[in-house]
Amino acid sequence: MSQKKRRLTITAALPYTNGPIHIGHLAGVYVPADIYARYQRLEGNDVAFICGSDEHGVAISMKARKEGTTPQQIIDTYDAIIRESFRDFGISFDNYSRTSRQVHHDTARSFFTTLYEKGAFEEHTNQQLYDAEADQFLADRFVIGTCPRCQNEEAYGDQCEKCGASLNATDLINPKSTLTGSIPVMKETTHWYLPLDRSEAFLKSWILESHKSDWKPNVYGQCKSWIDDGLKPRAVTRDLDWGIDVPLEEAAGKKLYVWFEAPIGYVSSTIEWAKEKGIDWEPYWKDEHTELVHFIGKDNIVFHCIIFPAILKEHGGYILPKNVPANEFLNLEGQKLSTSKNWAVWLHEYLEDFRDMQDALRYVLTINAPETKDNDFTWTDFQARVNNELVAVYGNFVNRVVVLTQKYYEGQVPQPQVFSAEDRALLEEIKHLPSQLSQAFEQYKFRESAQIFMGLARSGNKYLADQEPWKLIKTEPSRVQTILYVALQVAAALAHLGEPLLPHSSKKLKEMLNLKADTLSFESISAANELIAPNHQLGTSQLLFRKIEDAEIEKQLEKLRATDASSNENQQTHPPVKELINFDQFSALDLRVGTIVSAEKMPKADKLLVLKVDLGFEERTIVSGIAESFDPASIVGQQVSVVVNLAPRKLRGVESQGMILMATRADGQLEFMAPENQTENGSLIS
Ligand code: B3M
Ligand code: ZN
Repeated sequence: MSQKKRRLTITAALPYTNGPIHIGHLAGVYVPADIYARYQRLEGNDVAFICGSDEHGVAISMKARKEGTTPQQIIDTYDAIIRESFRDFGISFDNYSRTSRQVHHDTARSFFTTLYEKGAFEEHTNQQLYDAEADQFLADRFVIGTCPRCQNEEAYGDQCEKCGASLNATDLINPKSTLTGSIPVMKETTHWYLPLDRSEAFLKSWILESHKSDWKPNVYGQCKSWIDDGLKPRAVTRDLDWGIDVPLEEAAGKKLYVWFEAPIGYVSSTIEWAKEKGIDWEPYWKDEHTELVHFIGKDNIVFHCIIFPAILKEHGGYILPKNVPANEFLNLEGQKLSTSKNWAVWLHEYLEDFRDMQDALRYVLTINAPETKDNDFTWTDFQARVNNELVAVYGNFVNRVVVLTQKYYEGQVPQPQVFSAEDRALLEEIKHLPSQLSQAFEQYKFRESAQIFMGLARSGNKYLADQEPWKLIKTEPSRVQTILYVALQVAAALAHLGEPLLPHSSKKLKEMLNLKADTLSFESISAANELIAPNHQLGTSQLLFRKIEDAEIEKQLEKLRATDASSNENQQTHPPVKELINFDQFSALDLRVGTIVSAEKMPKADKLLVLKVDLGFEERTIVSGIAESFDPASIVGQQVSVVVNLAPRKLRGVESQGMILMATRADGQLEFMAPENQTENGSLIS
């Protein structure tokens, strides 16, 4: 394959069709995946951007039971809402399928049969949790209980969403049926298990050795902790009435476990897409040069990094993911997003309330993306970012450039005269931008890419304000020609480079500049001496973004308050402010930035973790009461704020040499007080 032409299969997690898409899904998965896919296409690479609805699983059956309808009606309703909202928002999938389609049933069943015939499964007949009242075996979300790993009391039968552990229902402590609330009894049944323990050596080598440096610390850390904990056999069949039939005589009535077949949905969606295009699907999943990248949220790491690769490996002939850049979670106004509690900003509702403002949401969800830690979306921050950055900087700059060119030169790009140092500096900045953006995109650093992009808009805006062409037009008309020529180069660069991040405004800006709709690769932008030539006739100016009014934000907050009936209970009763201290007392505190380099549970102490923290000038042992909020493996690499001149003290026999600052959220969850961007260990906090 030529240096330039890469083939990439980019997948985005298949959303369950038990509810609409909300901003947490967008920030965690779909906006980063779409930015990455759009960028790779711009680079002339062969991209298959694949997704589809995930239409089996217990969550859908539960929704149907709750609403007194059928799973088919549930999935038809939400598949339509999800599909339409992705399209209207501009997520540029090459194919969006759905796992209820025959092509997926056939593909998933054929995967199972191949593995079965290879002897990849173990058949076990044993006692499973059973709800006698509901006459239903209890697995996945049919059962809730305490996670044996992190003590989370709301762990499901297949997974603990808090620490990410993948579980068998019988692992749960104090299990309870979510159907009737009753305590399950045990009943014998037969299932087929994928013996993950057999894949341990392969996973250790493939992940812990080959991906130690290129997978994100949060992803690598979770995988390492599962592998270190010891991988156990996982049932890949279920006693359910909704799902894909197991292709085995002796398994009549049983269905494939949703997490066995859903990732295979990426393959079946590719097959469907390739068939429509009249091309071969196999290179996208079987050619070793193809780059497979899975975009997911952190609660799906175990399925995409451990279980699905083990299935692909056992099956044989498939490539494995090059990267799985999972994001952390987005919260909303300080609380966890919740479909069941309707505590969410739904995409289809946003598109109604903020018509034609897709890019405003894309920008805010990208610049605040939970890439390395959970982050919070607030409507006031959304308004501030839109009004102060998109409107006041980016939109204002391009509008002034086009209006002034129309006013002074009838919309024709002027011929530049003598370039000043400032002119050259700005033209030089344009040249470096594509490679800076490319590097950020290739490293899945989309927050950084948005900051880089906005940086150029800021430079353009400042340049115009400093040069004040409107004051020079009478006295130095030739100078104004150069100024507007340079400013138009910046505007053209923003139009082209903005396509992956802000595709709608990029299209609008190309119309304003009358640039052909076709896209320039980042490489050609770097190489170009000019992006818009003298005498080129511009189009008409239009507003790229409109201001968001306070009333619009108040309406959204009101909507949230109305849906969160329990908001009063949840309202954080703030602890009383402590007695006044003077500045000297405060400045006696020595606060530094540090990074957690190892984390272990304190034996026989539910709340304590023993941390090793790198402070730059030394490494400290610190005992911290955060065990109930964090899984040790998931916080390795986390930056923290540390009180380093606190007298050491012994806790359960371990000397703690400092204190880590934490904030306590309304829901009791703890949050690290960490610098927004990576900061040198030992840096002073004042
Ligand atoms: N349906 C999304 C979730 O866990 C799940 C992803 C499947 S990707 C194959 O919310
Ligand atoms: Zn857990």
